[in-house]
Amino acid sequence: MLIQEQLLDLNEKKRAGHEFHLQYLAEILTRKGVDIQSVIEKIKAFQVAIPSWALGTGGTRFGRYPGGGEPRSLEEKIEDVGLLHALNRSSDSISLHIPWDIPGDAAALQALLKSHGLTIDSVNSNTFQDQSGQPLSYKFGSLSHTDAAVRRQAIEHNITCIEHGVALDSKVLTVWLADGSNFPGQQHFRRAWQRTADTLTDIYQALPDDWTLLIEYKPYEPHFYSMVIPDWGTSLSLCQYLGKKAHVLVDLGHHLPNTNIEQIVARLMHFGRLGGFHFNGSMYGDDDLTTGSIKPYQFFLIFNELVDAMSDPAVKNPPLAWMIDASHNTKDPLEDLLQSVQNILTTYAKALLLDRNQLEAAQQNNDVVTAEELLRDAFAIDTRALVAEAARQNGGAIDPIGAFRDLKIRENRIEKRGKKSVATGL
Ligand SMILES: [Mn+2]
Repeated sequence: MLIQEQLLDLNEKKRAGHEFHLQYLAEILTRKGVDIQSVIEKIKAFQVAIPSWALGTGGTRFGRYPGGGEPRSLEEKIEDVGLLHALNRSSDSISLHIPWDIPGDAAALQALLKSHGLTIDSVNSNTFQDQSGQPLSYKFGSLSHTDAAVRRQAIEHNITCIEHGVALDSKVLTVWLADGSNFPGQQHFRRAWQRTADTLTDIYQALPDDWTLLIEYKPYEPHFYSMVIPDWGTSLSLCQYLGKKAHVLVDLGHHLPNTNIEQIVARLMHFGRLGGFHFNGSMYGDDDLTTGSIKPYQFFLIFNELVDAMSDPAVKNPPLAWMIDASHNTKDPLEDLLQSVQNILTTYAKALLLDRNQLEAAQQNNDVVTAEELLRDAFAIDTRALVAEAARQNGGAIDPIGAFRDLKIRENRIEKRGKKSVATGL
């Protein structure tokens, strides 16, 4: 409540400038026949989950530079996501990584989540690291391992994740498999796929009926010769093998340079098999940069396909689980997350403003230039005032990052949690 009152004061200081921008944009859009409030309502409804592992400074294999005041427990992680949500009103859930976040008292956590207006998004299993006390190693794989005992251990871990999720009212298990090989001949490709399909079947059977299993893919890293699930085709083949509760998860950073991700998104939605989406920015691969920081036009083209499919009643794709999946070591993690959400919402708004009837006509007539110009027109609209207005109407900040700094949130966190606190994660 205290923050909400402080935000009212901060918003009042920014009100005149904000209203000028909003009015200007409203005039432009009204001329185009756009009902500005209906776009604002869609932005207000768009919620992106925050992963627990993005709240601390990420690292590389060379080092980690924590900035202080990092959350020391799951409760403090929930507190940080609650703060982000209070500022932007668009981050209403938290995604957990087991065993980095082992929920203790489920009822107490539920009450804490509720007090911040949050829910649990997905639970994410981790078979890419050996945990202390774990009897068998994942060095040579987990769900695809040649040894049935290792596979069984990985299945049990995923079932434990489901149990934690059930206690916290989650409905999604996300599996990202680090299995693969580094040298030719190391792994039998066909048998590795089959072992994975069989172990996933055991996990799938443990999934409650109203749950979704999301299967993520990644072309390389940690393995560099082959990954067991390197691409969307392999993910989709496993989902089809398992059944209707399994869907493909697209992570923006999990593609080779110049991959046409917008086409992948369109294909998967056409098949009704796109289940989730991980946002981040990428220069080379899985770089974990701020969403929209490197290739904003490509990001817009991806959102264009998402909005196109979501607004087409003929597309039978389930609602998507949106999540940021990024954690790097340069910025304050909370400021970075605010920037990412901001870029997601402004880009979503641009895609909403595209005139799809005109685009369809141009495509139908093979008018390449008009089709492209329609995309470029929508991309060029500065939608920041719409996003600010959506946050304001929802009780958030007109300028979330400015508010984060004005309220000295990092300084307060360091004072409370200490300079050397380190969050669990990578
Ligand atoms: Mn991911």
